[in-house]
Amino acid sequence: MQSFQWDDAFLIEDQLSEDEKMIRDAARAYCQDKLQPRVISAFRQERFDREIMTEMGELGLLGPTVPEEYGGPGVNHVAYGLIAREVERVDSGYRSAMSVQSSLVMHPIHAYGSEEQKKKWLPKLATGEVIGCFGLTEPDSGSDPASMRTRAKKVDGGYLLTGQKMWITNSPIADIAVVWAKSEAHDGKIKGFIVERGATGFSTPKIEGKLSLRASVTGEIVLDEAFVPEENLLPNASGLAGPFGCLNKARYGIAWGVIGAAEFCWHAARQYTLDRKQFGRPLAANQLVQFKLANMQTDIVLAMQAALRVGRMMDEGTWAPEAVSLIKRNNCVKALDIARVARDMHGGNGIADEFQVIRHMVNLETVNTYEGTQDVHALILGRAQTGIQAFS
Ligand code: TGC
Ligand code: FAD
Repeated sequence: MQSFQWDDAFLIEDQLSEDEKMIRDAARAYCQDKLQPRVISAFRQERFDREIMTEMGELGLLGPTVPEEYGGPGVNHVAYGLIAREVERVDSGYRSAMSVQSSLVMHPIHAYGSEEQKKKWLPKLATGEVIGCFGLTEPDSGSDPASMRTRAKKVDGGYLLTGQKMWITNSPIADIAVVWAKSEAHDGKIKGFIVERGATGFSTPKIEGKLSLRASVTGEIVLDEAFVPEENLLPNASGLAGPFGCLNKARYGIAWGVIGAAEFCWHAARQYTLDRKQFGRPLAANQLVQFKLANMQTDIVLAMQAALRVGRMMDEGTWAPEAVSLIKRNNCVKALDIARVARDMHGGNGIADEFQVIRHMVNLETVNTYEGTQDVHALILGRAQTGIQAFS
């Protein structure tokens, strides 16, 4: 028996390899030294600093699982999860920028791209010299991407893409967009296209006025007969399994990331209620407060143990997409609840951005919605255990 570690009840630290801890520590140092000092003003001003991508690239935080031969660091899924946790401990928006580049742009090019596409794009995406975005969602097609309207028409030497993508992380600053469209030349099947900045008929207006994820830039992708050369078609993806294969990776990263945001809120609430006195004693001396702290501790350690387990399954090749749905849904719902309770425990100070819990709270509203809402993941899990599809 040994004494209880309140902030690591299951000794998760002991379940990590030395390499994983080293990567986690490097990510934590960068996030605390470089991201934390700029996040409050970035959120206030609804600003994303472009150089964050090159800073992350220098440290090997982009496309962590992409092999070294294509410029990635080639680390395992657990290390990727640990990086996401450190980035989101600062802000979900920064983790968004990182995970879109890694899971939704580098992964599809690596998994579905030609050798030429991999060699051309992956090393520059890994350094952050090139920024990418991922266009699946449309104004009338969110939870149901099969209903997308974007079309690709075959022409001499390539395709003309027409349609509109909505709520696209990084699109206003992206050099390339991985766009999913129904292709007439492929029996109407969904195909992936790399659309390059500068293509005729391609524009990416910024969405203004978000009250969540303000330190991440979000936009549309407007495609008005945008020309995509034949060599920019992803040859090895067909149907919805293409974009969903990317979502598996991104959802997994999110399940880890939200733990960082939740831990920040928990630790802040613990410290605040230890420091703040009302009725002549610390707030933390009240049973009601300790009850809330115990709930946070329990939900966080269970979420982290679950994320670690799925990470190990991914590294062993024994995972299933439904296991990813389970942790994406659970960890996001729990993190959002923890952030809301932590905000409340800070009283009036809890609404001030300098205390940071309300920023995490409003960010986690988005994280709970994107990459499949909690309802959608419940339906995926319901289908897996009943065999009945209840989406429509
Ligand atoms: P369904 O019939 O279930 O499947 C169609 C085809 O796809 C295959 N498939 C998968 N393949 C790999 N991984 C998965 N997780 C897969 N799920 C399904 C399936 O085998 C089938 O293949 P095939 O070969 O037989 O055609 O499709 P459905 O239309 O019934 O889907 C229903 C549903 C609700 C599960 C799905 O549409 C869904 O997940 N909706 C949520 C949409 C979503 O998550 N959008 C995310 C957009 S990207 C984003 O939000 C980025 S934010 C990033 C950030 O900033 O961090
Ligand atoms: P809807 O699908 O209209 O859902 C609305 C509500 O109805 C939800 O509560 C949902 O759970 C519920 N609902 C839907 N269907 C059912 C059902 N069958 N049964 C019960 N309830 C149901 N997309 C990209 O492609 N790329 C990106 O980079 C990207 N980044 C994003 C960044 C931000 C800041 C945001 C907010 C979104 C982003 N998205 C991105 C889009 C995101 O994936 C979608 O918002 C999400 O999939 C939900 O779709 P929707 O907004 O159309 O909501």
